[in-house]
Amino acid sequence: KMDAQIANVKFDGLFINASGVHCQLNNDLDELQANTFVAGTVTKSATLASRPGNPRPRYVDLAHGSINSMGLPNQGFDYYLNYALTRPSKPVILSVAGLSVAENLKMLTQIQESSFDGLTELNLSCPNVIGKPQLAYDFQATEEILTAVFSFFKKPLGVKLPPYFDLVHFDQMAAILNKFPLSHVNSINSIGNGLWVDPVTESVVIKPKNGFGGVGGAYILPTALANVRAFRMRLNPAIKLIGTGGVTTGADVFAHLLCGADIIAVGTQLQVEGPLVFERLTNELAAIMDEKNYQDIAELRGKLKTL
Ligand code: ORO
Repeated sequence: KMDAQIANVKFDGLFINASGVHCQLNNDLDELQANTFVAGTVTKSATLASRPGNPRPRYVDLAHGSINSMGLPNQGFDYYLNYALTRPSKPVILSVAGLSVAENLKMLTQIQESSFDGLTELNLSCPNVIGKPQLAYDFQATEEILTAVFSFFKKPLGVKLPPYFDLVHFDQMAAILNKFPLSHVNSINSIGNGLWVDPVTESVVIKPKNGFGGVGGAYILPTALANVRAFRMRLNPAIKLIGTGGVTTGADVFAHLLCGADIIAVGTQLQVEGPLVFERLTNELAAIMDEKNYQDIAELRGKLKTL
């Protein structure tokens, strides 16, 4: 049995896309919605106005993952709100990434005033908009925006976080998040501002920001697992966790679940393999569970052992 619940939203299955991959256009979202092995879909992080994003090349597959500096190309907030209101049969997580606090509050006000009753996710961790730092690395700014948001926003709301690398930061961020009635935390966004070098051309591989971009895929699995585990150990039990980062096999999914992930998002590997990835991961996870005699992921979720 593989299912989960975040706030009032039930997921019949375990897998969603990671925001940014296969989710910018209605057709892409519809294709995921129609996939038996997909439990829900996240929309591309929206800004109020549509954006073309950064100049290309801006996404490159690497030996063990990817590097991207998309720069939030998206169809604009109304497009995704409309999608969420009219199209889907499975849960939709509406991701918003305003270019300012005011823009975030504006989009969240529209969601509050709409009939949307799903999950909203505030992306506080986009690494790729030039001149815009990743907000969730500023702890005070994070507390301020959540205070402003929860003064009026009464629907289920989660946050997409960047990776943290210091135990003190996990303590500090969890203490802030625990002050708010968050539906979930989604960890992690890409590891921001990595750099890839092609020795043949002696060059960077993406154009924006002189080659600096968010790293995804297998490279980031240990960091993703650490963030899921660290937050599961610190957050109120009512705050659920979406485990994102570095999943390429059923064993990686199993590891995320042991660390405490409620559902699992797949980004780079979805880009590599296409939507068939979800059937493969489901089968690989089912084989591991069979071999270990687990009937239900609830039996293993968060049950990571220490030595
Ligand atoms: N890329 C990421 O890796 N994460 C985000 O949140 C957004 C982008 C992008 O649009 O560049």
